[in-house]
Amino acid sequence: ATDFGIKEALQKLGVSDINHGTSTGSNNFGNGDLIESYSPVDGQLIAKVSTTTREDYDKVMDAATSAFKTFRAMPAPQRGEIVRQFGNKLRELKEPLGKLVSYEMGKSLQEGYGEVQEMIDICDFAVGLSRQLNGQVIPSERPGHVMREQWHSLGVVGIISAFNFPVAVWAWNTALAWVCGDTCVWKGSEKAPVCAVACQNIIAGVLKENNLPEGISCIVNGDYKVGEYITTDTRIPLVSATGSTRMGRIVGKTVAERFGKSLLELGGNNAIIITPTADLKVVVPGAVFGAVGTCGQRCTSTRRLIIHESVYDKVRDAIVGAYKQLTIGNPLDESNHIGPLIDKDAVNTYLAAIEKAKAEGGNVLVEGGVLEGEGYESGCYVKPAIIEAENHFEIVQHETFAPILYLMKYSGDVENAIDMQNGVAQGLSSAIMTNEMKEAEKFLSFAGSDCGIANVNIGTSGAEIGGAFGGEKETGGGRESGSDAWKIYMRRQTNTINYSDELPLAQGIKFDL
Ligand code: UN1
Repeated sequence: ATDFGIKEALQKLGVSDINHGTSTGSNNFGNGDLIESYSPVDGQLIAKVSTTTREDYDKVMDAATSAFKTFRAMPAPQRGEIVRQFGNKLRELKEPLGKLVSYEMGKSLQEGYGEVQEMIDICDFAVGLSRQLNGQVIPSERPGHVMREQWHSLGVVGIISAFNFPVAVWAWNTALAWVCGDTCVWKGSEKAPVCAVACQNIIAGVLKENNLPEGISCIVNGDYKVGEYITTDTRIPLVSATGSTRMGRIVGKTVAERFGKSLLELGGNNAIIITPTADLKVVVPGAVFGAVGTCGQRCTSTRRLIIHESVYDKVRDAIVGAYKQLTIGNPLDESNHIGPLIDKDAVNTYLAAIEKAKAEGGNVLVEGGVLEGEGYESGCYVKPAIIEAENHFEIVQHETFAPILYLMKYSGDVENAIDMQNGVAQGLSSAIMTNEMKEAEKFLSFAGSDCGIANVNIGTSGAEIGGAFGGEKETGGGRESGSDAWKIYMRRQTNTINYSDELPLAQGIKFDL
């Protein structure tokens, strides 16, 4: 098979055959079993990464805790300078890192580069933010008094991320956490451990060049048990977790039990409403990229199209037509639109979902199935499917991390479509395609979409980093990335200062001695 420059990419990223999946200070190690990472692209072994034992973990926490003391004392703009340097390293290494993401996770090379671009963008955002961690000055009701609000560094932030964005989600969290003065312990996905090693190598280099402790950025590696070390650890005031609703329910509960904060980024069940005035030139690429991009493994992937009955046939035919042009194959080959699913378990889940949809009465418009033969040896390549379904089907109510798109009809007003769009347990991303101003504004109003993300005339996936990213209901309620999402990485302190010679009490209370 053609190498597509993978060996060279791994070399540039400092990845060897066997890698340390644990980091502390200047000393990287990991005494647990080795995880072998196989590429879903060609089934080949990429590298081995050691897992983190409990003893390893405690050493990491010592390093992260002591680094916090140094880091929080550094002026925020100087911390921003570290993030600026990290962003520049990412610019230099965009090609090899993007390739590794594509090879280990299976997303198209374009999307692999896009993911690294998101990292660069959030670094730029964080650098600016490092001079804007502003509190407020609040008028006091008492003479000779002033009130102030300050934002202080929080501590060690635990980050648990998923396989589908194996590098960007970490960066959304760390870039902000670092300018806020926090140190980070990251458990990446055990399905993409090499990506985490590559990221750690990059930041470790930057920290070393600046004579800063590596404890500012730590990785740990392993399954849910290593995640449990983080969620139960009272030394970690904030846990940011991205993944399934099932995982988030456990993480949220465990962290809340010890009064920690959690930032949860969980499942989506994202829909596009297609109204009678929708422009097909926008609808078709928006819906198709949303449904099949990253092989349907984004939390923002389009799962449902809610189409007005008057344009249903036209839209259905256009989408089905577009699916005929999709090419499935090695994602490093830029002529392919779609790469593989992450692993064979994902393939089985995909197949089971199609069967379930059929059993519930779904009508298959574009057949799914697993691809076989040359180029598909890994067994992870599947055909994107389209199924006409009803919103109440059990399978439609669930998020299946695969390229399965459900089509459904609405009649009458846009309110009916909004009811269907909101009629699921998840609340991440949503979109409406319309040229009617009133419909668009209704969709964006309090009575419209109940999701954290609501778009007009673009699809559900591919959010920019400048906005706060996250969703409601079973999506977990967290917001990360842009806007004022940084505030969760800091602790707020309210100060009242008396510069008078008297001590008047608030609320006019008299207390004469
Ligand atoms: C995810 O799938 O976990 O909006 C994140 C998007 C990307 C991020 C997705 N910027 O699709």
